Amino acid sequence: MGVIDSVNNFRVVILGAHQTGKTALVVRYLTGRFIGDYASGMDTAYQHQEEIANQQVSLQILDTSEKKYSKAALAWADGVIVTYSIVDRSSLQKAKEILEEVEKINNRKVILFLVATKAELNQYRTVLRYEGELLAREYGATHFELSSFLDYKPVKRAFIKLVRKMMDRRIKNDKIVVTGKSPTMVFRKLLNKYEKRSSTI
Ligand SMILES: Nc1nc2c(ncn2[C@@H]2O[C@H](COP(=O)(O)OP(=O)(O)OP(=O)(O)O)[C@@H](O)[C@H]2O)c(=O)[nH]1
Ligand SMILES: [Mg+2]
Repeated sequence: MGVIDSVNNFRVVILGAHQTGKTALVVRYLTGRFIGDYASGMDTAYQHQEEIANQQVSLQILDTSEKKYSKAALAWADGVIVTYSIVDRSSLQKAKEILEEVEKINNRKVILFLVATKAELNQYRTVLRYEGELLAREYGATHFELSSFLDYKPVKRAFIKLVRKMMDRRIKNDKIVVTGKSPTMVFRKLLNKYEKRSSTI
């Protein structure tokens, strides 16, 4: 795999309690649609290409089911989306357990999103927004309340934000490698400098 490929290839796993709308969220992002009835109880991997921040990005998204979710998936991921439903309090507790697992694995490169789903069901809400926000803050996650049912755009925006954060994190990690004296990275940095100079002439 070339340098460019590896830079723009990101792996996302989506985890959360049963029936919190994980598949609905992924399908909404990938197809723009809300179907309403989704296959349950299995892991599905998707491959998706999109231009983000003027770069062609390749995303692998692993949609899991609670029963089969594996710790290996957490170690594999660049980004983790943990879902809970605003109408299911027990799913908030489950989200906390998952965030705990993520922390234990201590995958420093991972970007964490905590997503409250079914946000349009506000009148039946049993989890307050600030409870989700507090939990997210505790684990260094970005918090969103989303409705896959209601609208496509906010869902898409959340995924784009996740990708941008994964891009930034990778650039930062690359810089750490540079100071760690990796010959390839130092070479790349020099090459970049040279290219920038020559383009300003
Ligand atoms: N009202 C409402 N229902 C939703 C929303 N998102 C998902 N649902 C419904 O919630 C149920 C579960 O959705 P799924 O996407 O299958 O949930 P899941 O987390 O993938 O479920 P498992 O794979 O079984 O763990 C389905 O009946 C969806 O139609 C939403 O934004 N609003
Ligand atoms: Mg599902």
